[in-house]
Amino acid sequence: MSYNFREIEAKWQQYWKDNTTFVAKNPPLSGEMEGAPKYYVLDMFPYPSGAGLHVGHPLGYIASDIYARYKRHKGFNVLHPQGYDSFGLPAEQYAIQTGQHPAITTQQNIARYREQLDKIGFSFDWSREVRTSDPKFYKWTQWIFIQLFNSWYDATEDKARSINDLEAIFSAEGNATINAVCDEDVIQCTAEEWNAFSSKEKQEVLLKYRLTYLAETEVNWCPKLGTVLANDEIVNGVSERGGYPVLRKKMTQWSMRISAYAQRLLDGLDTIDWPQPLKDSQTNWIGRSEGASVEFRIQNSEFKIEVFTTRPDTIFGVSFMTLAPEHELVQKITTSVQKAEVDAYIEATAKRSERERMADVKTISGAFTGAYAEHPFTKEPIPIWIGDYVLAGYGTGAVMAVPCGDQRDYDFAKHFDIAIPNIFEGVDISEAAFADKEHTIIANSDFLNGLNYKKATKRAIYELEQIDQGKGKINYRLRDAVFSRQRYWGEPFPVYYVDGMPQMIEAKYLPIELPEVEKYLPTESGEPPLGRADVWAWDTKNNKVVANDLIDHNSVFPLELNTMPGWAGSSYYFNRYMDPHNEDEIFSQEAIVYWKEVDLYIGGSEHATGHLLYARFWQKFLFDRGIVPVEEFAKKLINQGMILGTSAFMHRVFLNTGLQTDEAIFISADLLENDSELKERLVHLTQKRGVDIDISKINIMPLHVDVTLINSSNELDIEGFKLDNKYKHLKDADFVLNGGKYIVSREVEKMSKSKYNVVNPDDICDDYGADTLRLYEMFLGPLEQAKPWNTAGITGVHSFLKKLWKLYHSPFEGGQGDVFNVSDAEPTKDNLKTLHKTIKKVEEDIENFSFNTSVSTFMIAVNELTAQKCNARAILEPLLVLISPYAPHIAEELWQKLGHNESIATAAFPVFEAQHLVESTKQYPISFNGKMRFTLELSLDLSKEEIEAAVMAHEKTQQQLAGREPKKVIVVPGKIVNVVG
Ligand code: ANZ
Repeated sequence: MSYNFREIEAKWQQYWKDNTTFVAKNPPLSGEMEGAPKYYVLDMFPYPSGAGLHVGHPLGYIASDIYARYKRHKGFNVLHPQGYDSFGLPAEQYAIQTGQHPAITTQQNIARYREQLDKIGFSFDWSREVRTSDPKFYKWTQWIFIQLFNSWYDATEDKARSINDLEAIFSAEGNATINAVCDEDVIQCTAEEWNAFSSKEKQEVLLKYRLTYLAETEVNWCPKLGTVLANDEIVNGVSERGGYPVLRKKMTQWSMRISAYAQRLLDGLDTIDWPQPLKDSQTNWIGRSEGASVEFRIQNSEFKIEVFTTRPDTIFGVSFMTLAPEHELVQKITTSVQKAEVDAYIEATAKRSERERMADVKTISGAFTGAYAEHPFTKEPIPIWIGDYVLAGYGTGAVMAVPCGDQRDYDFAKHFDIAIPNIFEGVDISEAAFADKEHTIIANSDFLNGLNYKKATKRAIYELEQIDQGKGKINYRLRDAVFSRQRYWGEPFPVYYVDGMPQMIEAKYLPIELPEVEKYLPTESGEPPLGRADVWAWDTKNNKVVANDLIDHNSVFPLELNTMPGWAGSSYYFNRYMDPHNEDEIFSQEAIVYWKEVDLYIGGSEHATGHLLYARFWQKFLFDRGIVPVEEFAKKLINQGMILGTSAFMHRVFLNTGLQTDEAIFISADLLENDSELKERLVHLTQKRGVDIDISKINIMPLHVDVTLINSSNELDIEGFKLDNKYKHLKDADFVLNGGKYIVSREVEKMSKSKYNVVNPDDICDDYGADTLRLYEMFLGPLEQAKPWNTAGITGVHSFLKKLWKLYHSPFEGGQGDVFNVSDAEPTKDNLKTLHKTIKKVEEDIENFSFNTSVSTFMIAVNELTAQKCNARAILEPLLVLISPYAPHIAEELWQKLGHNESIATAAFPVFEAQHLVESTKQYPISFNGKMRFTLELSLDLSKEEIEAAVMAHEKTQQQLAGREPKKVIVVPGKIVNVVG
């Protein structure tokens, strides 16, 4: 029987399914699994898009699957689940266009994904599948939201606590003693005052402390998508999806107080084994800055401006102040003379997004408010300007401008002709600002004169504290995360409103399921899509969702119209896999204590400051509230590199003639290199049509063409092209061929449907099998690196599997097919050596996630064993276990042929034995009077005397000596023999 991968792969995929081979057991474990250590391998679950998977998607999944399978061989109880991140914008946009319910599209896409994934032979435990859009799952997303609402952050204990504790403190001692991370505008109240508050007043105060809260925030509003976007959903000032403009707008939104966790999110990075670039981007995103907050009084006014500065040492260099145009004081302090100018400026800047403002360092713009602040020490007046280089959302939205120290301040001062005092000793600032921390000595600065940066900073903070106008401060760039989306296809909030105040629905009535709407667009009045639902009110007597016309604001109240963002479900799904069908709890205590955390997480680096930051935040919160036992959810993380596509381009010629533009001419790419040839062919072509062309004016444009129409010699299948629906508008095109062929040019780019360079894993599985696909994806190169896909290389890997198959078979007499042929013969030393060096290398490779090198090791091993004509079971059995994580189907099949009735999945990983690699003989160079004459293989166990005897007895020695007696024989065991005579 030859290697029939189609039959074998279908057979084993069915076997694994029927035998629930990869279903992970929660404790108590029994039988063979009793006492087995746990190991949790997780992939970032996919968003099931309409396009299906291309070969780039499974790269990480194959790597994690190899690791999961390896860990099973090593005796671990492995959890390797998979599911779908199935809420999201594409399904919703499709619904808007077609009217089809996003649940249906999502269901179809999931079915297709599953079919594709199944073909690759992953060892997923599908019994634990979760879908974020499934009410059974999002019940727990809503539940966590309620926990966040019912919590506040105690800055003294540095953890989240129950809001009940806070209420108890308020009613016993008021809020003066509370050290919480909360809104800035909380009012102070005594216990008496608190206790006298109405219920609504109490709710208003508490909302300012809750870890999820409603606040009017400035958001990124995308009118085209009709929704708010998170910062990481905006790229270059436009929406990541669709590339639409994004504006700043004030809206009442749910927010998550992630800022309370800024320091812990930084500190935690030291405790996890994640890639450094990923840690760096989280660190930058959190953006910790040490400095001071300084208060500037405003002349002739009760108001004060608070600034955050990283350079309190430069305080004597302040020559003006700049407020963000949105700063709340702007309206209050602008003089009537300056008002028109200031208003006009504010209107102009509102159109620019925060990103744009940050990115643009060239345009200098601003307006003078007419007001003056007072320098805390010199009491000199300082003009107050507004300028959009100051961001409203960072620090306090105001800066003390030091033009000699900060480049933007310097440029601003130059532009508006503001004084630029120099406070650095011996530094020339005539061309640009200067603020080198390491080398500057402060001058012109009263008590700071002669001090270096460090000392001046300390002293400045001390002096500011003395006059009660400042203190040391650590500032984080990380903002609280907006949690409301004006979308349909997301988790509904378990929230209804009484007298404008949000109320949580009791956990026992969850999930609150998405209502039906007749259209998925915002309402005409600008409400989110849920504003279209007729049955979307909460009946507090019957505890259920009822029709809106029953709303009486007495016992029936309106429900929240926003939905949760894409990152809600993915922030804790890894915990839910531990006990996914539990209907009473998010997971049982036994399950979470046993599985505890993800041991290995594999996924894309694009999630660095989105999913991976939010998930760490929720985990820390759940930890604080005693719901999970560890503060970090994933011990180790690997970012797989992208697989790039090799795009193909046709070249379309545009002539300068009266030819109509829809008349297409394509020229073979190999003709492009040769100018004269090209000209000749084109002239010929156009003459044929009876037109003249000016060859210097032709224009050649590349056009992506589907790679499935290209063969391995880069030749286009012209007939196929003409039949392809995508290109039907080009079916009458003229092709300028070279040697009868139309050649395309190739370029490596991101693999993407829009570039027609995607390779479908299904096709590879059909043509070569999943085992070949798995091996080949690993063989492409190091897991973390980006690498181009090249289908041509796949045959090498495929022939390796055929060779492997042959190793276990011998040909029939007549050369017709193969018979299984493995013997119980004793393995030779060479056999053992090959096996054990393979065990050693493969084990080291897997432990180091170096999967590409394992594949070449297998190739070497199979070549060696083939050359050794090895068919010893003692070698070929362990070899299969080594290969089975990579190519599980062929391994199962041969394993069964070896007589095993059980799957190879949990067979013990072979143990490396060093003695087989130790050389037992040595090729001794035998010299006569220092000249090497021949070599002699001798056992390394021989003594000096035995070696000498063996050398002397050899016929070549006798020839050399020709009867003479040697004077002496020098023997260095393991090295040389020298006969002196
Ligand atoms: C005076 C000064 C002197 C500053 C000097 C810098 C250099 P990082 O490190 O990013 O935290 N700043 C503060 N709030 C700002 C805002 N909302 N928009 C734009 N700039 C703002 O930067 C902190 C520094 O950036 C602060 O220190 C402040 O300028 C400016 F030689 O204050 B500095």
